Amino acid sequence: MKLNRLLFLVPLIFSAWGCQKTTTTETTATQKPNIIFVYMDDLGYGDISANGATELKTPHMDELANGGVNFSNGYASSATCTPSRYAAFTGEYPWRKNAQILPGSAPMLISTEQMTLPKMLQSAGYETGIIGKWHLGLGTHDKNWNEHISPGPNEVGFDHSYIMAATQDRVPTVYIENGDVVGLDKNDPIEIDYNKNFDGEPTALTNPEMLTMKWHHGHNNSIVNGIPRIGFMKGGKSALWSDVDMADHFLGKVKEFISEKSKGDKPFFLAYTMQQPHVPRTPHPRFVGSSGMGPRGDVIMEADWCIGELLRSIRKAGIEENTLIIFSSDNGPVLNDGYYDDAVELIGKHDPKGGLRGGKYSLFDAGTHVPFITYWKGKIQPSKSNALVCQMDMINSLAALVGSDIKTSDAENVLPALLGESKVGRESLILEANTKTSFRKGDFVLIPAYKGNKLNKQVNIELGNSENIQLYNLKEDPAQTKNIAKENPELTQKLMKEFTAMRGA
Ligand code: NG6
Ligand code: CA
Repeated sequence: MKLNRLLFLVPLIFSAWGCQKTTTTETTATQKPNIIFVYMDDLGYGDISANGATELKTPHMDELANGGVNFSNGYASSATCTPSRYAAFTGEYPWRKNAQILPGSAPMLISTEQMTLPKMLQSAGYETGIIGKWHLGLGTHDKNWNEHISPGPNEVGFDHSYIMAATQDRVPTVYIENGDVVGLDKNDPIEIDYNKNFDGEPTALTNPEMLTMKWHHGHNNSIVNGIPRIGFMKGGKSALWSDVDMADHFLGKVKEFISEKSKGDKPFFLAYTMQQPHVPRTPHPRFVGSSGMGPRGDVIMEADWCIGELLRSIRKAGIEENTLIIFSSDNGPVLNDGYYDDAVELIGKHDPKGGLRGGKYSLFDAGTHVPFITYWKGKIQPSKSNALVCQMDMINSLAALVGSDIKTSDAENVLPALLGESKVGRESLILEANTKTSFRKGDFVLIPAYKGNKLNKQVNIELGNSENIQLYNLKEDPAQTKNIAKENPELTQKLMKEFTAMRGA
């Protein structure tokens, strides 16, 4: 019997045995592997060289892709961050909850009653942590940032959390560790408002001379480190993060986590939720100019280096052969997402979409079709897979891996595909952009007729809205150039019926 088959079965028998101390080949089969979910922010399918990028080199992401299973049909649930993260961590379609991009002041979106991926892993004996971007809301509506903030990641299954509340472009621009703002001076309390400014506080509109980065659309509220943000913030000076050091800062926490937890007797789950290449793109000075594509390319270089460091630390800890890494991105790519940072001007021949249509915010494929890689040295054989898989499936699939019988109804168990043992994934998947949904089934994708702008002019991305139903065969036409709905009325009707039944459920 193959080792990975054993891994699949043995935890079911010895599910109470969470010990990972043994190292011989014979006993490896009873171990529960460490699991690291590396979640990029706005990285496009075509942004990594393993997926065809020639102008950008991503050697460490490629190392994962070429040493593991590289999925050509891997999906985020949504074309923006909050809903995708909601699905990835809860195994529930985000449109059931109307999850949309949250302001930094939003209350916690995930109910503490809900099953989550980290809770499932906790119940299977895992120590769990999240380091990086959160963007799923924190605390209550009227929370006080100067006191302990709850509920947060720690109340929905993470034993440890070291996060930014929302995005790099939203206030509060501080790190939060296990519910407390890091480095806060209680004599300089933080105040946050997403509707109105605090008297006398500079904004991008009142004090443009203070800016080191210019806003293009939105992003003209409070100024922190010369960068104008979304939302108003006052106080908390000693706690403000340094944008150019953010990648190193999170990586440092990741290294500490790995070195500490790899010595313990429990397996660990770590969500390393990186901020790149979301705006504002602020590469550390040692990466400035490294891509020749301006800050967007430079932060991808920086992120790639971080992944190299991540690999180095799991090797140093001696756990590479007992660690499953899942690498993906929360939504598709965007160039100008609200700041003048030369992303458009310096893109050259690079295509972050990798030949797909649309991008972040879009119902077209590039909105949700993202890099998706599983890597597990010695267990997963390097291969390419066209199995349809979604981040939302992690909960049911990893439950099968660790011997838990927890399941959520929207997620599917695609573990054999994730381990490269099968090319069969899901049959179908509902995808979402700005509350509008489309339906992927086999090679086809159906986009119902939707009112709304065809183009988001500010970011220059086609949104997928049309007065006509659209049907594409993604295998034959990955760029979605030919709407074949009219010439396939029966198929269109059949898919629409199935989609409506699922969507309405
Ligand atoms: C949009 C922001 C964009 C980005 C996005 C969230 C404006 C005009 N645009 O509202 O810059 O922050 O929200 O991105 O404010 S996500 O990847 O977290 O979903
Ligand atoms: Ca994102």
